[in-house]
Formats: sequence, structure tokens, C-alpha cells
Amino acid sequence: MSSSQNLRRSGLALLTALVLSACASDAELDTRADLAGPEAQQIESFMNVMLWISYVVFAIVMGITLYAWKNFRIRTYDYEEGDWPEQIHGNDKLEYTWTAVPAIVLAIIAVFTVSLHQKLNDQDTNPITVEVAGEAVSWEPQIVVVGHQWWWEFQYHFGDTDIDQERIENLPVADITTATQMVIPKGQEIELEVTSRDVIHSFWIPSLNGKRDAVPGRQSAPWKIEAEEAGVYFGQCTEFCGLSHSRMRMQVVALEPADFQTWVTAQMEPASLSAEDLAYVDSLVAGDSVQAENVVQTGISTFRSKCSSCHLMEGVNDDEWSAEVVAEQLVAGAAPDLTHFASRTTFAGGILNVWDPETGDFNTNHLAQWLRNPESLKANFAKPATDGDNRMRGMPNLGLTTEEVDGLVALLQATSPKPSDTLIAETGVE
Ligand code: HEC
Ligand SMILES: [Cu+2]
Repeated sequence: MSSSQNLRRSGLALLTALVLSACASDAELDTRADLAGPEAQQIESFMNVMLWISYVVFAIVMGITLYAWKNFRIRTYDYEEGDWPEQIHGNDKLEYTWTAVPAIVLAIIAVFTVSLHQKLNDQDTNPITVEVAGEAVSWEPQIVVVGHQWWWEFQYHFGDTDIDQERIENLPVADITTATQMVIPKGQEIELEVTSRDVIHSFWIPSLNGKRDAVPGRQSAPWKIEAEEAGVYFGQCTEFCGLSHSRMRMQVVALEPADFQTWVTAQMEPASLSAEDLAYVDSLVAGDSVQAENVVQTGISTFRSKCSSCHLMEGVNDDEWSAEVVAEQLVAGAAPDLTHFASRTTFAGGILNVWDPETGDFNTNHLAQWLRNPESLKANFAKPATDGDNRMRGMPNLGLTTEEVDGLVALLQATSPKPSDTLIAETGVE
């Protein structure tokens, strides 16, 4: 094979690979498939208008080019000076036309753009009645979304209708705080107050709506989200935010209204700490209930002494933990609320399973490894500052003993009953 043939073939192979790489089937972050929110559908219709305009422009430009090529090219190489077609310079009619036509096209696009922009920024929420601590509360559905290096936090404030989230430190303590998984009732527009604790992040659930940047110390215009059907919708931070940016994922879990209420009721409780269904502890202590109790107790005392500087687990360390201490300890300022850790299905920015999607068992292996050495699973900067500049990010390796790790794993599993098998299966990560 000649070298030019070789070159052509490898060129073709490269092109094919590039084209094929664009067609992942069943891609969670596909912006044009399975659009489940009215906002995403509006964006899609707008995209279609734009695409059709581009098709027409493309066809006209290509048509003129081909026409000119066919009719005006020089067909022989032995042409004489005088064989050139007539040369012109300056043509008012043409110049006005090629200025006016694009201007009109842009004006049409602008009309659609501005009207869509308006629609996406309109807030049209309806109050939802939620039962909070036995009382019916009318909640203007609103969730505070906080980007952290490198995970998302979601806060539900049922009592407050107007939240000043300009300074995230000033937020009142939320009724529910969760990480990575945002739970919403289906068929309701939910207002999102998107902000950040540290650097700029961007919140994006492609099948529900476009992006909104999370900017520290700034109140961006509220964003919104609505899922027409119950289901799980995936997202990923879309503003480069440092080392583990690619490991900063999130999911929206849309539930039937009754299931949403069940979720709220459970989340409002302190950690359940029920020793039932602790298959993991049973496997450690061979069915010895006194020993099992001890394992969970070890977990509780370890948690209180070694985790309280960063994590809250209501019902376990409320007295040890304080938001002010945490703000001092960490530049990032916070760590996930672990009160209902086991009610979630993924952790560490959605890169690891809390529950194994194949077996449905608690994912002891990854959790234990996370506690022993978080950095082995997710890159971070969680080392004590050496130069006085505390840039600590992420969870540090605390040098825990095997007993402490076993106790903590048991404790974390005991925080909540197991979530539904469907949710575990749908959110499972490789
Ligand atoms: C210096 C602060 C700090 C301390 C101390 C700390 N953590 Fe963390 N932890 C973090 C941060 C920050 C994250 C978020 C890391 C990420 O996702 O990148 C985290 C994440 C976690 C997660 C995953 C939560 C989720 O939903 O994603 C678990 C579980 C956890 N920590 C358990 C513990 C336990 C148990 C202890 C005590 C032995 C502990 N941590 C001590 C800062 C800390
Ligand atoms: Cu980010």
C-alpha cells in the first residue's frame, strides 16, 4: 500500500472514530433525548427553529457556491489573459443584500431568543402543602442549591418564603439538607436559588432545564426546574471548578406527591439509628446482639469525636457540631449533612454507590475505603495547610482504625431505611 493510501485510510479511520464518538446510546446527559421538563422542551423547540434556519442558510450558500463553481470555473489550463470572465469591483445591490439578509436572520433569531429567555426566567410556582412535624405548611416550592468543591448541597426551607442567599453563611438552618440527590415532587415548578460556597460551579440537569452558574457571594436570578414524570434525571457540574470537577455529579429524583411527602417526613426526623436490617453488623459479629450494639456505639462515639468538626448527623452530634466551627475549619466551609446518608443512593459527588445496584446490599467496601482513605477514590486537597494558606478541600484521611471504620459504616447504614430498589437500580454507578 502506498503511503498516500495509508494516510488517506488513517484519516478516514480518525474521522469515523470522531463521528461515532458523538453517538453514545443511552447517554444520561443527552441534551436532546428524553426531555422531561417543560423548560427543556422549550429549549429544544428553540434549537429546532435555529437548526432549520441554519439548514436554509447552509443550502443557499452551498447552492450559490456550487452554481458559481459549475458555471464560472476555468475549464482548461492553457487559457490566455483575455479568457478571464469579466471582473467587477463594487456592487451596491449585492452589498446591501448581503448586509440586510443576515441582519434580518439575526433579528428573527433575536425575537425567539429574547422570548425564550423571558419564559425561562419567569417564575410561576404554586404553593404546595407539605406536612412538617404534623402541621400543614404552605410551601412556595424553593430549593437552595449550593455548589461546593466537589459536590452539591440542596436545602429545603419550608418556613421561609424569601431567602437571602447572597451570603450563604447567613442562611438560616434548613429544615432538610441533603447532598447530591435533589428530591422534588413531579409536575410542580420548583424555584432554585443557585449559589456557591467557594468557586464558580454550574448547575445543569439537561433533560429538565438549561444551566445556571453558581457564583460565590452573588445572588443569581432564580432558576427553576420541573419534571413532568416521576423518575431520575442526571446532571454534572458544568463549570470547571478544580481538581475533582469531573467527579461532581448530581441527580434530581422526581416523586409522586404522596411519595414526596413520605420523603419529607422521614428527612425531618433525626437519624433513625435502627439496628434492624443491619446485615452488615450481623456479618461482623455473627448475630451477637450485644456485640452489634457495641459496633454501632463505637460508630457513634467515633463520629462525635472525629467527624463533628465537619459533618452534622442530627440525633448523633447536634451538640458537638456547630455551623460556625465548621466554617472556620474548612475553607470550603461545609461537608455533606450525614443525617440521612443511607436514604441516598450515591455519595462523594455521585461517583460511588451507597447501595449496590446489583445485589441491593449496603456498599460496605467503597464506604469503608472512603473512610480509610478518601483520596484513593476522589482526588482532593484535604491536607493540613503548610504555608498558612488553608486551601483544604474535600475529606481528609483521618487515620481511622479498623474498629472505628466498622463502627462508622454500621452507623452510616443505620441512619435511614433502605431506599427503593428502583431508585438504587436507576442511579447505580459503575
Ligand atoms: C475536615 C472536614 C471533614 C472531616 C473531619 C470529615 N469529613 Fe467526611 N467529608 C468532608 C467533605 C468536604 C466531604 C465531601 C467530599 C466530596 O464529595 O468531595 C465529605 C464526605 C463524606 C462522606 C460522603 C457523603 C456524601 O453524601 O457524599 C461521608 C460518608 C463522610 N464524609 C464521612 C465522614 C466520617 C464518618 C468522618 C469522621 C470519621 C468524616 N467524614 C470526617 C469533610 C470531612
Ligand atoms: Cu463544580
